[in-house]
Amino acid sequence: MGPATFDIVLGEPMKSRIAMLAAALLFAGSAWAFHCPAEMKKIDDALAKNPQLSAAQMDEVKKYRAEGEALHKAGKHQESLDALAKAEKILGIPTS
Ligand SMILES: [Cu+2]
Repeated sequence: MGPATFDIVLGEPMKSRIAMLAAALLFAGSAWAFHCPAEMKKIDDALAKNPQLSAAQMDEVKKYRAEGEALHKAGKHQESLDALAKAEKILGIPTS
């Protein structure tokens, strides 16, 4: 049992763990990336139904909607979702 065998015994599972972790992170990243547009669509759909909002609430919704889109494009998906959630709260959309 030389150093090469040792590497196969201990090295490979570690390598596949790292590969799995990388895949999981990548998946999580793209899951966030697809989540924001889904939330934006919910907001747009709600806005299309002429929601009963005051002018001030409407301004807030549009502000957070724009903020969410900008943050999403900047790759800041969690911040984007936070901003979009504020708009959804005003619109009375159940947040997931
Ligand atoms: Cu995003």
